[in-house]
Amino acid sequence: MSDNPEVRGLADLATDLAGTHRAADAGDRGVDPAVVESDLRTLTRDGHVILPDLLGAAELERIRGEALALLGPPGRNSFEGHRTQRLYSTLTKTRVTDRLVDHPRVLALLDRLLLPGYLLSQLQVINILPGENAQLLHPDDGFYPVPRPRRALSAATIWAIDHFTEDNGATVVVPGSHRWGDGRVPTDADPRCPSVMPAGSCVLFLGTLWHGGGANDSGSARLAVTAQYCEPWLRTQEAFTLSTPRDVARAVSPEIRRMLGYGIYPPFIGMVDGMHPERLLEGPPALP
Ligand SMILES: O=C(O)CCC(=O)C(=O)O
Repeated sequence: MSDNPEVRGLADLATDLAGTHRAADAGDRGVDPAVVESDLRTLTRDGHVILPDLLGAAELERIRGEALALLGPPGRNSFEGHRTQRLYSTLTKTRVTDRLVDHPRVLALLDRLLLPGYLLSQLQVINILPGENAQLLHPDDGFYPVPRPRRALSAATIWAIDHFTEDNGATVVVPGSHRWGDGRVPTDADPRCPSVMPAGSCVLFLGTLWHGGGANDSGSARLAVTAQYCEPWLRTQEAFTLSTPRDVARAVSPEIRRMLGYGIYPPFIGMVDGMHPERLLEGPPALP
């Protein structure tokens, strides 16, 4: 807790009481502010933005090799995709996607979109196999019962590990649909846009944007990694604090650790037994 614990009114609680584990101001994470501004302008206007060519060939090969080996059988329903393989809880199974989760270009945008202390809500590998149908269009934060139109409560990245093409399942977005109110759903009159981009790029979109995996009418699979992030006061889709062993929480970067729940949304949301959750990782492992 802070050096000055006097609380005279609710306004005093608005400051961070996280003491030694207080989050530092991240600036633009080393990214040129003009680039962040430009990404943000596109994102605000269209609801989505493509961040091109962020990963090199060697890294893509490493991700592809490890991810494909970890994937299992296809999905259990048409939303997961009967011809789509998904790997959940990816951080507990491999380190190769870490750099995607805390990529500076992504975090610089999230820092401007979401409140400090935002969380990782979902991390999946998604491999859309040939013959898969288009996924039902949906907004990712539609399951939070907060009326629209409104600010997005979450944002998602979908990283192209293979090239995303017109016909291999590139994520389809409905530009401008992030501004729609409750009750409006996409019709044939609404333009849809496949996120065509070279491998190593990612599309970042707001949680309010209608989108879905595309149909794969090509002869080869479309491999992707998706990381989703949400406001720090919301429940995450995957309960990472339950699913991530403590040795994994110690192994990831401080940013990812914070996004897994080892952080505080000021003044004390996310605390454990009255203390900052990072303290769980200090000292020798606790006895069972
Ligand atoms: O794989 C994609 O391109 C999109 C997947 C998606 O939106 C989802 O599964 O919720």
